[in-house]
Amino acid sequence: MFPLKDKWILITGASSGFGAAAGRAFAAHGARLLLGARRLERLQQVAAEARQAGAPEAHAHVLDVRQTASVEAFVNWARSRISPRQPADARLDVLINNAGGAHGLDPVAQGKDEDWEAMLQINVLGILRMTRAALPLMERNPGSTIINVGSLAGHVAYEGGAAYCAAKAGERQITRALRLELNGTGIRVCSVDPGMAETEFSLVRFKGDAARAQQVYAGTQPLTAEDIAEILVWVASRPPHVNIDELLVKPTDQAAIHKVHRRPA
Ligand code: NDP
Ligand code: 8X3
Repeated sequence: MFPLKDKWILITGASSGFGAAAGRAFAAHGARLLLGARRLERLQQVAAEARQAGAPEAHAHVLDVRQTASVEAFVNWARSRISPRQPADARLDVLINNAGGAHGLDPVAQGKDEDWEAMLQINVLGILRMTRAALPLMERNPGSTIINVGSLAGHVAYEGGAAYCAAKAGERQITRALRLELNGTGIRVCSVDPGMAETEFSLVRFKGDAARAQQVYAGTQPLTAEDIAEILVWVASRPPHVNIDELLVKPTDQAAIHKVHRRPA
């Protein structure tokens, strides 16, 4: 067991869904939190909930993983929170690269540049930027853990998912390359790859169309954000010599990407 009490956990995309639930779940183990996303008010709410749930410290700061300058400013802020007197000596215990999502479900023939660019920026380049910036805080901290949130979509393709599936396949390969690069440092590198989970994911994918988003989950029992948060806590709390390489988790109703059991209304 790797005790999480007082450990520093940095979570990207912590303003909703898995990231917000992870903030609360790590807090319940007494961990200290650094929460990032674009919506500051939502982050501050999650930080308040985390303190209530038992986090000795929970801090929020704006982060846009599409921008290198924003990522670097965020990590500098994180350093000053972890080690206010000696920011250069700050040590991070867990980095959760969770910020991400899908934009649109158009087939390639109708695909939009802005959707493709957003998905690759956030899900792929965002992880690279965040990891590059945070690694100096982990390099002399064996047992520390990087968890990248991937997807079932990184394992299999589906119609309308070309760019998202490519982005999440990219996340898997980044995770694998990093594990090779960091071998010998004691830093763990993991990918947690969920299937269908009900969060704001579909609302974002369908650009605010709530009725279309709800259809995704109609008649079936998807995963919840809390299900994934519990898994993130479990992965991070394995003993330091144990690395969970890749963890694929789907709802029982989802046997495969195209085979979802739905009950009649
Ligand atoms: P949500 O939409 O609820 O959460 C996405 C989070 O990412 C939000 O906090 C959002 O915050 C943040 N985010 C988006 N863009 C940026 C950005 N440019 N910079 C910083 N933060 C950003 O969805 P989920 O919780 O479901 O998604 C979390 C992760 O899980 C994503 O990587 C997603 O691809 C993945 N996933 C989701 C599945 C699902 O079915 N729900 C299944 C498999 C994987 P804000 O808008 O405030 O910036
Ligand atoms: C989200 C899961 O199957 O909708 O990553 O692409 S899926």
